[in-house]
Amino acid sequence: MDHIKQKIIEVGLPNAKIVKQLAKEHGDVVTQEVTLGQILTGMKGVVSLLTCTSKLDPVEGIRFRGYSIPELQDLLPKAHEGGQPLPEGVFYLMLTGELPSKEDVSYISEQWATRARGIPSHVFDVINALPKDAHPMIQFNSAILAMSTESKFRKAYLTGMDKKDYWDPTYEGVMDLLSRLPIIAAYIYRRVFHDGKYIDPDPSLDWAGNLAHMMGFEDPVVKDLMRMYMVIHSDHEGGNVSAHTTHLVGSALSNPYYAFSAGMNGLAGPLHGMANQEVMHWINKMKRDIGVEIPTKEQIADYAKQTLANGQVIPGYGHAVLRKTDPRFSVQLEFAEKHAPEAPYIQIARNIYDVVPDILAATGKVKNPWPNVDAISGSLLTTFGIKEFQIYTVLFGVSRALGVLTQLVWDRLYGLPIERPKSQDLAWFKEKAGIK
Ligand code: HAX
Repeated sequence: MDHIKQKIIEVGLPNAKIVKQLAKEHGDVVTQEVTLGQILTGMKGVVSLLTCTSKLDPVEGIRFRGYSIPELQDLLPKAHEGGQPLPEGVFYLMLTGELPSKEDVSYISEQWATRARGIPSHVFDVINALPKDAHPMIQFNSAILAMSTESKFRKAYLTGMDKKDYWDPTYEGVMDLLSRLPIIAAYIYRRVFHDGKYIDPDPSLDWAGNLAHMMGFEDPVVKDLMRMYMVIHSDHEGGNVSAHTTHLVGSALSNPYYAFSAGMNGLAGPLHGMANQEVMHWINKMKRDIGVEIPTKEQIADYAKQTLANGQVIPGYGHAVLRKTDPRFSVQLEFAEKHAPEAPYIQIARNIYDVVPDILAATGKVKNPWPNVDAISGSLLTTFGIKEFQIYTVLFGVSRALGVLTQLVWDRLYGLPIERPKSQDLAWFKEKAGIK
């Protein structure tokens, strides 16, 4: 057994005992009252999930196992001095609850490089059977489902496994899946945007550096940008659409590929992960409609008001939980300020940030007028040459796999049961509200 699995057992088994004890012996403890408003506005604020990988504070933003993004930038091992942390490190942290050593991240990099070699050829046949202009998320998700023929969880389940061991083949499947996602993403990118001129992985590179390399980018700054992108998008506690969906589908003991694929269908919604593409669509349409390269703040303000008047959302702004500027936005802006402060799309993103929050706040209904992670990620990627914005949600998906699949391993360690909330009809709601 490898040392990561040993660590998971060390930390996980005592915690799994506590979870069982809580459900059995303290099951009648009342935690909160739930209002009709909460049920009818997407269950916001209703604590109904157990997730340990990360925690989201409305004002401060995300913390991964207690560490903020700036702290991770300090504490996680990096590919080079002064660079961005390696996603392998945040994965280790989420999985074990402990900060990794350099050896730990190298071990994960090597594991993933080795496991990545096992992608069966039918996965590429499935991608190739789709029209080239099928959205990259369709191609990505089809490939994920096609890879489920390899599910180690399914194979182990068929042999009649003990419930308490479910986490083990889940972990194995998760490691396989994570190892292969960059190859799949780069394959789709090269197929759709670069005439299928594929680039082999470089075994000397880390997971995210290799993704940039396989997409065709050798600039060290792009590789570092990819590392940062993969770290900051990896997890946002348990209730966001992609995490919650992966958890829900996984609760039926669907294998990790099915569960992750379901999560990716959620990520592909424009109010969730595909907002990164929508932001670029909005900016480019604004540029075309106004007929300028860099709209002024006044032009942006008018355009934003028009968007609202048309009954549309301003993508990249607002959040279901956050009530301040998303630290994932701030860290990307910082990266942009350091490497390309005068780039046109960075100027635009900054100008939008200067005017849009006031406009959203003035509506009186938007609970969070501040930018989220998607407000600048596309501008940053475009600035560094990844201009094909249809690929952005795929990149988000590769990163989000780190968090939601770690959550799945923990769901299985805890032995969480099938999820099945109660629903009611309108008559029940009317009765509760006293409406005749
Ligand atoms: N532009 C215009 N209107 C907005 C808005 C925005 N950016 N954000 C919220 N609103 C509106 C809502 O549509 C809602 O309007 P109605 O009452 O007319 O239905 C009202 O303000 C109240 O909404 P809320 O409570 O503030 O926000 P929700 O929790 O319901 O929704 C969203 C959160 C992120 C979906 C929302 O802010 C939004 O649509 N933002 C734009 C899309 C976006 O950037 N999504 C990415 C979010 C981050 C993420 O998951 N990334 O993956």
